[in-house]
Amino acid sequence: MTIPIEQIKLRRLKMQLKHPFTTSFGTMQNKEFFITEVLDNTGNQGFGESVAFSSPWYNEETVQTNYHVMKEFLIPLLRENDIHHPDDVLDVFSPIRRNNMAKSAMEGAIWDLYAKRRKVPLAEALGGKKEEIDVGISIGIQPTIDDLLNTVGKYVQEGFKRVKIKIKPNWDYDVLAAVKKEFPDVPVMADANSAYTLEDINQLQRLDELGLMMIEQPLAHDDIVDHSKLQAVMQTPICLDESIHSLEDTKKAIQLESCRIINIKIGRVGGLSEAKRIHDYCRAHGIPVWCGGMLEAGVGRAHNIALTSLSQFALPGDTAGSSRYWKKDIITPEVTVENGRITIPNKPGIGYEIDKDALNRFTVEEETFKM
Ligand code: OSB
Ligand code: MG
Repeated sequence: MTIPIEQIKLRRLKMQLKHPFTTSFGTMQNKEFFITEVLDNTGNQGFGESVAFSSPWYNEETVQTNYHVMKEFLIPLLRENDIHHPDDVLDVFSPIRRNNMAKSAMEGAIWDLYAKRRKVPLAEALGGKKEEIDVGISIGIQPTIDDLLNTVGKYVQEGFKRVKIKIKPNWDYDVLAAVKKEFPDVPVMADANSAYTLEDINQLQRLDELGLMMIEQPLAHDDIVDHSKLQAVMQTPICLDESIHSLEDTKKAIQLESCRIINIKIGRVGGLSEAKRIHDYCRAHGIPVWCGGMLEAGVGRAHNIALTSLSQFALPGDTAGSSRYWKKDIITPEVTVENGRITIPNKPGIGYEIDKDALNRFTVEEETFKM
């Protein structure tokens, strides 16, 4: 049966992060993004969220390219083609190269609508079996090591299952060693967001002394060859983030032994269907995966939680509770973490209601498309 999409709405939102977030690229304080809404003929609404940032530092997409691609290409494709199942969306979008975050924002709303029409939680629609998920926390670069230790201490107290420390050259070994010394029992990993090259191989190898769970994306954002050379001489497992855009990339990275772990971000790989394919392939090949984050608001966060219900998400992800990011989130109830765990909601679709007042308050522009 076709999913009768009658209308699509794009809302551009602007929200302020509670705490500035600093990576090897710079600091973010505000977040602009789209909430996508698809409506069927009986009043069901599905919601998606675009995760590109305002400037293209993480990947090539931006809020504005998401808008351009959704409006000029993806919405027309949805108008011209029937969707029977959310997995069809990937095929329908295949004439458009990349722009995965734009595709994912549309596809995610259709997955939510599909699950709501069937009256099942999104997690169940995806094949997830877990009732709760373990979560970690990603901590940005701090002004001083003392600031970092205080921040880590606060989150360890709250029960997060692992801490991820953002690193860059000259904010790496000493910083991580200080964290390991102060919190010897806490699983610690590092994320470089592509801040190193193979010329830094000695500094990177030295990190092996620290017994990190993994190091995420040390080398170039578009590389899988140099990562393979690095993994061959490092004991610490490498986890790829930026380099993986598809199941094809995943197959190549595993074949080349460029990593031993994969961070799956729904937006980066073009949607939940592709994320699930990557998950299934990794399960078949014994590669653990975890769900990365893009400082999402409630809708994107709910999608991450549903995806993480799949079995091969064996390692804690970056999806913390709403209050770690926002004074007020756009869903109700907000996502909460207890003892480092999030309970998967059992209501249909994403499983959280949209807080219409908050949604309207943060909306700066909206546009409706009749199908
Ligand atoms: O590399 O995983 C990353 C945030 C923005 C862009 C890239 C990354 C991150 C994070 C934080 O690490 C994830 C989150 O808490 O949502
Ligand atoms: Mg990362």
